[in-house]
Amino acid sequence: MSETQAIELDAVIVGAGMAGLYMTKRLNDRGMKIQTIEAGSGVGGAWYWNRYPGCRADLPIIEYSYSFSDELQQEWDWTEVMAGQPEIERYLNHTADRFDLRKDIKFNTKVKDAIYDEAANIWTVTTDQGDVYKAKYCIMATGCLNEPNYPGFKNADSFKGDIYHTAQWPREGVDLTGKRVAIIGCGSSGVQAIPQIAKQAKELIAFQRSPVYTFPAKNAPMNPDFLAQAKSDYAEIRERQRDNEMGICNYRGPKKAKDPNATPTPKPSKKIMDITPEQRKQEIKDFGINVLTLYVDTYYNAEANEIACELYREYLHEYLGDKQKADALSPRDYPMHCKRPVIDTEYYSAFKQDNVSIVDLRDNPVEEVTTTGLKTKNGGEYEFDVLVYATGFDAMTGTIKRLNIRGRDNKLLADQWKEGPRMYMGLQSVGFPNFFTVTGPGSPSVVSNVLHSIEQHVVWIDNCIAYLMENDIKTIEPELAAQDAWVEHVNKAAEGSMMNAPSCNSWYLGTNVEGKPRGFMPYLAGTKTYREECEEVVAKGYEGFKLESA
Ligand code: N01
Repeated sequence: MSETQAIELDAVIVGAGMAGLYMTKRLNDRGMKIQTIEAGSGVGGAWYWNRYPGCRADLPIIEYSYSFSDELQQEWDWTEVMAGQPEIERYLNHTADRFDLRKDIKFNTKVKDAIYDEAANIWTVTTDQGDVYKAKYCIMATGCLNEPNYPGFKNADSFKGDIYHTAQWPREGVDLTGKRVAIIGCGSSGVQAIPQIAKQAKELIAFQRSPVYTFPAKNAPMNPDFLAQAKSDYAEIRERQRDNEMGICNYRGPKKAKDPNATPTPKPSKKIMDITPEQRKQEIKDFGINVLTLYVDTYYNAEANEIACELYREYLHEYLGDKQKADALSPRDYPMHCKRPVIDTEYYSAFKQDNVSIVDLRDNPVEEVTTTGLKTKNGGEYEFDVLVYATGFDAMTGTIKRLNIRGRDNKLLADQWKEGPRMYMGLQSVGFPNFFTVTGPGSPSVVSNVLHSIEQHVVWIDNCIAYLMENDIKTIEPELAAQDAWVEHVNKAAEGSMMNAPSCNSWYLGTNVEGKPRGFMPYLAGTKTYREECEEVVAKGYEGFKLESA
């Protein structure tokens, strides 16, 4: 394609998921000439690609929804407390239509390169469809969980049956009725998919390397009175979310006036170490197994954490009443709260079904894939018709590192991030002027209500671009010292957390992908703290950023 065919724009946005849609709206409202590029055939990002059976939100949807438009909040009627993927996808389609965003989105198109021309101060973005866009700003709204992770099993391609990945589930769905299905992986995706697949499949074998600590989701049909109340309380709900370090306020409906004669409702203890073994068991009985997530000391005290782990394993053995399955499903050798919390619906009850079995891969990994199934190291041979990878993502950096993104001096971003991502405030990297990432590594992103974090970042980036335009500023990029200090600050914030414990492995740390350097990628100080830090940076004239006047 010749240079003359390039389309000149103010900004290119990559991705039309939750972040890309809102970014598109903000820049559109500013009257900027933009193009949003989306690989899928529809909007939704993670909620477009992850359509495996059972996929749903793990937060109450009242809080995991856009806050930027009260009209949108008022007109959308959620049908479940924790909405499922089809409903969230419908909501995001409605959002795209309501704000007329589709006209700016090019679907079925993948970005290949984003290359900065220093002399012209222009990003040239090219796609697999042959498009060439030239824009002053380039914004990655590619999400944190986008690049599927496939384990590199020996002879992986030899399997003659059907192969699926939960993160690339076919749009038309998959009929697993009467099939022998194998699923590998039991993170959030596997845990949600297993009970649903178990209902259809003739036989389901779950191959698990790291069983998870999972807690029952409190999903239910949405009560219309509760929804009506939430709609009238939205201003307060959003305010309380902003005031919380996770971007979550645990809205429970109207606060009841206190009845002085009412018997006080019992509350679980704050610390597991403060109560006796008998009291711990009693609290599990009274409040359910989820109570283990409420003891604050289990998040930073290894001894407290191990007590909780042991209680969890006991509970699981008691619930399943099947030692082989309970042993295989019991997490051990790593602390509770190390991985992203997993929330389930009927996960363990699925293993009570006769058609569901479990293979513990911890001491017995997959040896190779065969034409009809797979073999494990100890000589186990399994045959099935369908193989489902629920093996997660090359999270947070995978998509960005795969692209040919070149900044000053033609430097490749992937090279700069070889030893781990380096960003200032999770927004920008040194040497990549006017190039922004929504919820990039080094921001709270995935350790918060991610939509809350997305909105905060989109507003920050939009305001920043407005500031640059109003003040005739040519470029913004971080100073190296500020970026180094921020990376250090992010590392410090993760110190002492169970998520960063030496025995912990997770996609937060990058250890789920072979060869990826270990390092805690999100910023753990919390969304409120982070937002205040972002505001302070702006108040101090974009402290830590280099601004170059035109
Ligand atoms: O991915 P994961 P996920 N051999 O990385 C296993 C979000 N999400 O797609 O732990 C055998 O958590 C791996 O084992 P191990 C949410 O943020 C949200 O499930 O590496 N097994 C693990 O069991 C979540 O945290 C929802 O030892 C292998 C599994 O595959 C994030 O997405 C729903 C293996 C991967 O688990 C990722 O979840 C779904 C190998 N070689 C997802 N390689 C909601 O509820 C990997 N595994 C909103």
